Amino acid sequence: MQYQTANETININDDMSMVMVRIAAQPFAFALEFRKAALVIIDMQRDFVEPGGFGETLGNDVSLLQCVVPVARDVLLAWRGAGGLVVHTRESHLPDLSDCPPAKRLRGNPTLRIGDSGPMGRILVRGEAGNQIVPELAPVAGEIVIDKPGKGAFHGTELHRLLAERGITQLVFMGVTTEVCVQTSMREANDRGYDCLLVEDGTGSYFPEFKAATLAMITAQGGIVGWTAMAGAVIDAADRCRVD
Ligand code: C5J
Repeated sequence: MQYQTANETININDDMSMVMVRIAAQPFAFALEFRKAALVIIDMQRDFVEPGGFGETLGNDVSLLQCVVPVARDVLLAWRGAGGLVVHTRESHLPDLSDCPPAKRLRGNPTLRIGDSGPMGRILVRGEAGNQIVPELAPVAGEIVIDKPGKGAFHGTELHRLLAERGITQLVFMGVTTEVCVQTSMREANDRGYDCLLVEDGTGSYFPEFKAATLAMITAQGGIVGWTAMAGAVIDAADRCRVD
């Protein structure tokens, strides 16, 4: 069934769930096909977000990422509430670091390198306290958790296969950091044929100017990487797709 409101055409399934809703977005509206979409939350790990973690030991102001948590939680709860697929990622390595190339581990001159012991356990190593997703956004049963050795969520992971198996063609991204793991994952997804939308206030960077530049890069040239939208618009769309 299909009907027209003042602003949009809405398609309704036999079970009365909406299958396509319009999200106000940049550079133009995003047609969300909820049952073909997944929410992908990138690397909301304690080590990047909490004081005393890896991010802070690198000299970063983690409050710039902490303000993302309540916004991301609101989107997550709305998405979950509508029964949408959720994917969480963690940047993490095996304890023996066999999946961490020396070029990654040895780059720069940090006080703590990947695998070293920090205030929340070994840096970016699976199973360590700092590698866990912040409690506010913790995965629940049925949600996909991807441990990724790279910046991109598709590199060295099963993510593309898991999404393809479920018929997913659209990805709504949140998480940190905007210009590193979020943007890399979005570009990887773009090359694999997904329509991608980034939640503007659901992503954060230690460098606000890099976040602003990333949002601009994504939406430039008619959405060369995808769309961006505010959390409120995504929550509203998810709420309209809810079947109670
Ligand atoms: C970084 C990430 N910045 N999740 N990781 O090293 O963006």
